[in-house]
Amino acid sequence: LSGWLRYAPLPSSVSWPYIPHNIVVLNTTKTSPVYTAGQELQRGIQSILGQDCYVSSDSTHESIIVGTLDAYVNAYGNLSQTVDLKEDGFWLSTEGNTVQILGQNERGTLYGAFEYLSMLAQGNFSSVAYASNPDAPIRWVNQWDNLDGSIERGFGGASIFFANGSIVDDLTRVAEYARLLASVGINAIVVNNVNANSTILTPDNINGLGRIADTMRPYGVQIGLSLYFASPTQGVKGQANLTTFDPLDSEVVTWWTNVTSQIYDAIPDMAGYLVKANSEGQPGPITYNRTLAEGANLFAKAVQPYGGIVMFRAFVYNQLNESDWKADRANAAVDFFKPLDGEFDDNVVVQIKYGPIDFQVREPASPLFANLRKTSMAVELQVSQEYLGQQTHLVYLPPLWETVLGFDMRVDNETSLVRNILAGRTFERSLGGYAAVVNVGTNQTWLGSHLSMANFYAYGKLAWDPTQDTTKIHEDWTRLTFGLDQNVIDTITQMAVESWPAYENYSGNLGIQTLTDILYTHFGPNPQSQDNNGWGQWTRADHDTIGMDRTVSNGTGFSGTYPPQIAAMYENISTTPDDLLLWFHHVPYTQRLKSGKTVIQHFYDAHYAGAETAQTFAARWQSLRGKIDDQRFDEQLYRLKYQAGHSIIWRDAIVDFYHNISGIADDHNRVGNH
Ligand code: GCW
Repeated sequence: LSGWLRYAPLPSSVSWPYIPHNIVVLNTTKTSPVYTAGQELQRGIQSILGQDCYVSSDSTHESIIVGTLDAYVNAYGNLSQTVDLKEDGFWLSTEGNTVQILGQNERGTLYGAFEYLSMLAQGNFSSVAYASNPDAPIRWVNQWDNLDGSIERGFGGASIFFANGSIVDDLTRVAEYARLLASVGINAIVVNNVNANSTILTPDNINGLGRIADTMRPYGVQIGLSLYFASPTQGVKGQANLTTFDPLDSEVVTWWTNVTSQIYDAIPDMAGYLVKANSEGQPGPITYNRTLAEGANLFAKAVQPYGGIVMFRAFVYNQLNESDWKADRANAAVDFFKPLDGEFDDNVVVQIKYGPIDFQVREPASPLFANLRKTSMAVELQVSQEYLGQQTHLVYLPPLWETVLGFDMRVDNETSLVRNILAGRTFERSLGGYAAVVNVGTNQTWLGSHLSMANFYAYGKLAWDPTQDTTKIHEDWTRLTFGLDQNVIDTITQMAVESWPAYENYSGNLGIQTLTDILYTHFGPNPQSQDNNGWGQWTRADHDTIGMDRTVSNGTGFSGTYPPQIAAMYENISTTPDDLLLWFHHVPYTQRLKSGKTVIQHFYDAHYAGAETAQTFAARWQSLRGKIDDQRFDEQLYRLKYQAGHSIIWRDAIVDFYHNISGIADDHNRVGNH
């Protein structure tokens, strides 16, 4: 239940220097994250080191001092050095016999306390003194929880927030979740599904949301809400019922203004709204021939007086006709949003999925990041492994995320990494950052699998500092989760590092996308489900050829939505990286890759190689028997054995499909012979 916050006692082999017994807390209001920080330090030090601490407001010479930097300066005068803190940042010093944990604000103080505890829990007693600041102001998670208690694309049980149409009474798990979020620097959470329901807005449910916010506030986690665009016409109990939801209608404006003021009465620090409109059957402004910006600004104006923001999703697309060679769902986001650049209010942030389609195992970075110069943006990642094995497969995602966050868009032919665009540096925006769909549930492991929690942990760490090494993040997580045994750390981390490439190999390579069943489950292989429907996740595989021609010269023109240098790279087969070849080009199965192999032989080889790697995981995990408690050992072993078998199903389903359709034999004579 505690995830990586186990605070396991250090083994007797570890020795440590003097740690002060006196924790000075510079704010004793119980709802303050500073107070929480003091409690957390007391609990953590007791559990990790077996040392009792006293929380007081008096400083002796040797103390752990916890508070905002301002409160510290008031009490003790200036620090000996100048400390540059940004919003939510902290200063941590363990030099000498005093520990200083000083936040730019209250929540930053709590982040500093968690950082210090993370060091102790990892047996790291080094003397440090540094300021740590988040790269971007928005570090949110999204839950796709429905009011009936189910979770869309959630694989860790039922909702911890909702059941039977309202907010659950017992919010113990909600507090525990807030603690995990705060420990990795997440500052807000949208608690309900983007496929939203208007009944979240009844007075009773608004009260319930107030209880959720009260529960999370001591951890510095603000809550946000997903809205159903047509709510004014839904007869929401306790609210007026209108005949229109036209965003420019004055009654509609008043309706949302009223509802927003009720919400802020219950939750004075509500972070803002998240809106999915005119997407996948959802209503939106386009229903009334208004623009998406007019729709977003309706909500932006409602929350603006309270300092709230609107996360407006760019995941807007229409069903398409595959017989049109130039039709392309990947073009939708730029088509819809680029013309609106500059028309969004300042407190709107466009939330953009990392790739142009939908959480696939490999996608190029969404070109929309390079196309909005006057609009704040956030990336949407997915911790919940929707297309990526649904937590029954080990897939450590940060290396995938890095291919997007570290991608250089070459805007105006200059360095313009996606992570700098998100932080607002490239186009000088004051808002921007990160959102991830997490979808924890009531399962004791939160996500349904112990090892999947590394994705959650790493998401927070990367949203704070996207330049961090993802292998090192995984080592830290493993140490916190499974202890200090180096063999355990190395074994699990090495498996994690190999896991995404393996999954890509057996589930869909060369940029063809995850060849899963896209019509219903998004789980298990179903390469034929990609085509012959309107969803636009096409492969265009026939007897001789495969891939989407997204060139400007002969295809959908998608490559031309990138800045010129990137557009030129993707336009030509010779400069397109192999791992995105079939994303950008329609080629014969016999096309040679840069590796020298043909496309079809690469398919065969990669699917065998990926499944082979996945089949090593269970045995490698088994080598750790006795070094991990039996319960977690057995639960994870069960999953890894499942993955071993399922990877073979993936392999065979896909290689057979392409063998049948192409009629080309495998050089190694495996396909058709298993
Ligand atoms: O990938 C699709 C999912 C839907 C999801 C949608 C979205 C919440 O299959 O379940 O709906 O994306 O992101 O809006």
